[in-house]
Amino acid sequence: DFSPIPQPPAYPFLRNLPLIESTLPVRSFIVLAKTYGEIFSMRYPSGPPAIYLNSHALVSQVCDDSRFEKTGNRVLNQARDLVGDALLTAFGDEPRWGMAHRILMPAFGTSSIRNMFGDMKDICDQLLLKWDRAGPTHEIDLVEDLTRLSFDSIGLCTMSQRFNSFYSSSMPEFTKCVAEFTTETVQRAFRPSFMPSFLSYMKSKASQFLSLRDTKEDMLDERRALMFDGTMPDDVLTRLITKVDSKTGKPLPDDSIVKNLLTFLVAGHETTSSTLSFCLYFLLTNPETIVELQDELDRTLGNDGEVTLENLEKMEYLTAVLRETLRLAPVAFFRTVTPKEDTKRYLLKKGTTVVVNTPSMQRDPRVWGPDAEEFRPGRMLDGRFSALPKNAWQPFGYGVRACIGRPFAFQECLLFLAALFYHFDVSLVDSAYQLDVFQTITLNTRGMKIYTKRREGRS
Ligand code: MNH
Repeated sequence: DFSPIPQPPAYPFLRNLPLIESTLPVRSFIVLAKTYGEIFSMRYPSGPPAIYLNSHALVSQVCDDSRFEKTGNRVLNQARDLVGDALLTAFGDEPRWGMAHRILMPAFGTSSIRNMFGDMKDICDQLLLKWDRAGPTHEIDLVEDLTRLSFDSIGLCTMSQRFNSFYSSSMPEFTKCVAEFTTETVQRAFRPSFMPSFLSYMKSKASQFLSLRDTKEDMLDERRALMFDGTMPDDVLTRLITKVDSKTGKPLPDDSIVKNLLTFLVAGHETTSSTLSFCLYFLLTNPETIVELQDELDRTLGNDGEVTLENLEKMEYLTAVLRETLRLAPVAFFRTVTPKEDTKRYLLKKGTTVVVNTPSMQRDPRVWGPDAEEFRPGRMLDGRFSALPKNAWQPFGYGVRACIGRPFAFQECLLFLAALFYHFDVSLVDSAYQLDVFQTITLNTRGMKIYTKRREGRS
C-alpha cells in the first residue's frame, strides 16, 4: 500500500529527456511540478530514475540527516572529475569530507567571517569607486562586474590573493574557464551520453583547469615557505596547511587542499554574484522596495555613510530583501539526497536519487500564499522569518551538508547592497528589460545593464 509516484510519459530510448528544454532545464522542472504535483519520477536514457520533490511538506520529510544523505547526480558527478571528494562534491560520508569539514568549519564560522570584513570592504570599495568614476551615463555590464567583485573577494579573504580583476577590461581567465566548464558540464548532463563529440571538449576544459591546479600547488609551496618566519597570513589557506583533523590527528593531504581551494573559488564566486544580480533585478523592477531600502539605509548610516559590521546588523529590511531574493532565485537550485533505508508512504528504495526541487518548494502556495510568485521582502522581516515552518526557506541546503559559505555570502551581499544603495541611485539601461535566466551549475541573469548615479547630497 504505497502511494504511486506519478511519472510523465516516456519516449522510447530517450525516455523523459525530450521533456527537458536544453537551454534552461530548471524551467521544465518547475512546469513539470505544476503538472504532476508534489512528487514525480523521471527516467533518462541511462541510469536509474530520479525522484523529484516539489512541495514543502515532502522536502521536509527528507530533511533528516539520520535517514537521508547527500548523493551524486548527473551534474555533480561531472564536477567530481575535477574536484573529486572536496567538500561540495563528496558523497555520503566520504572520509575526506569529514576531515575537510572539521578543519574548515571554524574558518567559515561567523566570527571568522567578521574578521574578513576589512578585506571584503576593500574589494567592494574598488567596485563602487570604479562605477562612480565611470559616471552616470556609463553602461555597466552587471554580471561581469559582480563576478569580479565576488571572485576578488573570495581570493583575498580565503587565500590572501589579489586577483585585481577590476584592473582588466577582460574577465579573469579563471572565471571564464569556470563559466565554460560549468556550462558544458550541465549541457552534457542532460544530453544523451551516446553523443561523443563533446568528450574532447570536456577534456580540454579539464586540462585548462589542471594547469590552474598547478598554479595552486605553487601557492601551497609559497605559503609553506612563510611558515617559519611568522608572516603567514591568518586565512583559510594557512588553516588548511597547518591544522590537523581533530578526529584522525592527520593533516589534509595536499591534493585535497588544492581541490578544496578550487571549490571555494568556484562555489564562492558564481553563487554570490548571481544572487546579487537577481537581487538588483527584483529591486529595480519593484521600485517601492528601493524607497524602503534607502530609507532604512539613511536612518542607519546617517550622514557619514560608513558601512560597519555593527550597522549592517541593524538593517532588517535589507536582510529581508536578500532572503526574499534567495527564495525566488535560489541560484543553487537542486540538491540530491538518498534514503539510507527504504522509505514508507512513497516507496523510495535505499540508494534512489531524490532531487530537492528548491525553486518549486520555495514557491509552494501552501506556505507562501497566493502571492508566492511575487517579490515581497516584507514577508521575510525578522519576526515573520523566524515564524516560517521549518525547512521552508532553504537556499543554502540542509543539515551537515549545508553551505559552508553562508555567513561569508550573506556578509558580502549585505555590505555591497548597503554601500551601493546608500551612495547611488541605480537604474536599468533598458527599462523594458525582461529577465533572462541563464543556467549552468547555478542560475544567473543574462544581459542586464545598469546606470549608477550618485544620490543627491551624498559624497
Ligand atoms: Mn555554497 C554547499 C548554496 C555561497 C561553498 N551551497 C552549498 C549548498 C547550497 C549552496 C544549496 C548545498 C549543496 C548540496 O546539498 O548539494 N552557496 C549557496 C548559495 C550561495 C553560496 C546560494 C551564495 C549566495 N558557497 C558559497 C560561498 C562558498 C560556498 C561564498 C565559499 C566559501 N557551498 C560551499 C561549499 C559547500 C556548499 C564548500 C559544500 C559544503 C559541504 O557539503 O560540506
